[in-house]
Amino acid sequence: MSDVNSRASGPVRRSRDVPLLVERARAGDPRAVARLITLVESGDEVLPQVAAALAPYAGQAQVVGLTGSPGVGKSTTTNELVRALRARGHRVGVLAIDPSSPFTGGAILGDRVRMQDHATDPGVYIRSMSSRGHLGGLSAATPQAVRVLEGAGCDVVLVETVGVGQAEVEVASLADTTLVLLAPGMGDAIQAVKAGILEIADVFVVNKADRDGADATVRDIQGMIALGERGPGEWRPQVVRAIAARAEGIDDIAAAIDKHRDWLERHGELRRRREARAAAEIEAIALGALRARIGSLRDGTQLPTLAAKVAEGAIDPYAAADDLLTQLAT
Ligand SMILES: Nc1nc2c(ncn2[C@@H]2O[C@H](COP(=O)(O)OP(=O)(O)OP(=O)(O)O)[C@@H](O)[C@H]2O)c(=O)[nH]1
Ligand SMILES: [Mg+2]
Repeated sequence: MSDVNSRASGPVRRSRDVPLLVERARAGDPRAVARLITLVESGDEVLPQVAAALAPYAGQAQVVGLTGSPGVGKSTTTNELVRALRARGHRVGVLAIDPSSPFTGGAILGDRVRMQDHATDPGVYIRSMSSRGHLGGLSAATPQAVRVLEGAGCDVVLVETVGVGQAEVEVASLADTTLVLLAPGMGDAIQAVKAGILEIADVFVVNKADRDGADATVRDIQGMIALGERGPGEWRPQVVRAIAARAEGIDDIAAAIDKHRDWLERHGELRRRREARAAAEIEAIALGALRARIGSLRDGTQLPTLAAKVAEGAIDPYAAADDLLTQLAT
């Protein structure tokens, strides 16, 4: 996606002219894409406009989530998957989500280094994002960022999240296909069950298969899959071995993603997942808005007035909360 022309090339970096930014992102201007993601990430007040402008492009990209413990090889695998997808002629977007970092607007150093291979490829957008300050948190920001990449013509969007907590599990579950990476000897298989990751994994990748214990890890995870109850026609998670650092097993991962994609389409599951994703998104946005309004009530006179009444015993706190909710709705 090469630069189109130089119109407003400087101001694009700071622009809040949503129609212009979307037009330029559609034309493949990476600065416009970066700017739109920054607006999304920071929860800018033009965000609803961005969402409205991007709505027509929803659902055009295949979204693949990669999650797993820190250091398991997500970025290395992503880097190799990008290479494989590019070889097929796909345009690829990569979002590396850092749920904790206050860092915004650029690339996490490690990811930048490991995905360096694609830095000059105009068919690849790589972007790290943090969710700090975003009203709806990660679950609201990530789908919007995916939409920016869809709008920019990406056929596939890879979303890397560190799988350590519920928020990351939620984000991973926003993908069409979720890859859970494990490594030998990290007790990962057991951790995966604890973290609820087993339920969200469509494909398990046992990475670092060059290390001792890979066979045991594959066995553990297959054992756990076998224990899971599955109806007829239900997807059975695939287990793939890889040595991402040597680009081994990448074709197998890509094949497993393809297979899952076929299954999704054949069973109407793609639509169901995307509707579930939209529902989560709406909920996150609505809750964020609600929280903001409650915050403004706290700063205004309504909440203090109610609090005074509750404190002096004039009304009970449930009645006061009802009153507050009524005020929120108006
Ligand atoms: N031995 C071995 N090392 C690997 C393999 N894949 C990745 N690594 C190494 O593992 C380290 C971490 O890899 P990353 O790809 O950054 O892992 P990550 O999961 O993205 O890490 P975070 O984003 O920090 O959670 C790097 O030093 C890689 O070179 C592999 O298959 N075998
Ligand atoms: Mg990484």
